[in-house]
Amino acid sequence: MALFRVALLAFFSSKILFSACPPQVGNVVYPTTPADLVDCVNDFNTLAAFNVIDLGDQTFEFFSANGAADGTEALPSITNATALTIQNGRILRSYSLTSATSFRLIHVDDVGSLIIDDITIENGLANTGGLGNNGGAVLNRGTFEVKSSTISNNNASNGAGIYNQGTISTIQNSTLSANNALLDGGGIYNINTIFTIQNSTITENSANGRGSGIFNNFESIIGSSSFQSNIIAGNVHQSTIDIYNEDGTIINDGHNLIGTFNLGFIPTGTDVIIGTADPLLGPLQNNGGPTLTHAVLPGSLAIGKGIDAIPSLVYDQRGFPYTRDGGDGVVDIGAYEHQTCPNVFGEAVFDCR
Ligand SMILES: [Ca+2]
Repeated sequence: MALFRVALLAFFSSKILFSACPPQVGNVVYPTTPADLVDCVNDFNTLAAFNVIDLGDQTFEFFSANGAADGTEALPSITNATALTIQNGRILRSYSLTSATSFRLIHVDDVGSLIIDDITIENGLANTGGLGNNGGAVLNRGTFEVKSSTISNNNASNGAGIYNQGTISTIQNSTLSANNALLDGGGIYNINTIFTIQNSTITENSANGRGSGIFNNFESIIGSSSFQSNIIAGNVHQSTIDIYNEDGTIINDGHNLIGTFNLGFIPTGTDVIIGTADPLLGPLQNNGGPTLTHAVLPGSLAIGKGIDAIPSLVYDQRGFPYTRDGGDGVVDIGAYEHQTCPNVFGEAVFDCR
């Protein structure tokens, strides 16, 4: 028994002394493998000596869960109150796995705070029962922010993309696509507060129940700061409802392109309502930049109908050099901005998709 205790102590000591999370550079760590990334999250939760995890534009493919909060997840639950940013990379549950090996990618604890920036989250599966059925990509109980990121191909009973029961400060310049809910909320299931959704594209998600794009539950609020310039259309549903509000509140600031909705969403004069018509978006693909996006195709009613005065948005989801007005002085609705093609001596000066 004593020997066992010594061995156990040695094991934990070695974990502390020889974590695989690389030494921080300033306030940033740069893990290079999924195991390193898990260790970095554990280190952050313990000490918060750094507050940025940079994935170096690499893919982190997970074959098993490393967290078990409200179900199972690829990363340990974010449990430190210091705001953590995870940026520049792709986190996915391996496409080689069957539904027998299920886990979401990210869980934010009720005291945790996470920002994702230039991140792709793919193929999460929440099906372990109870709350483990909710939040295919992300289950947020704390504070969460989404910038210039794509959440796609995730599956759950509710909230296949994001299940929010905490606070989401902002979803901006981001794409939620092809997330599939067995019940409600294909893209987003909200049971608490989302302050801002801005210049984001929520399309091709599905729900067998209510809200293929967004389901806003009883007494929940979306848009208390801003809800504007979003494409929420082209989602798939038995009765094609892109936004379903269940006695909650959606404060609409306009300039949105919306497919179908129920009584809880009130359009303004600047919204473009297309019903079940095709929003004319390209497929989710590499259009330049670090994340996949849906381009607006010629003739899309999203073009030039966004709100122009968002000073914080210099570029579209793809980042430099894809400017937020695309060179024509008017902003498109959604995460992607059509770029006009300035020509110098007949040659395009950059890749101007
Ligand atoms: Ca434009």
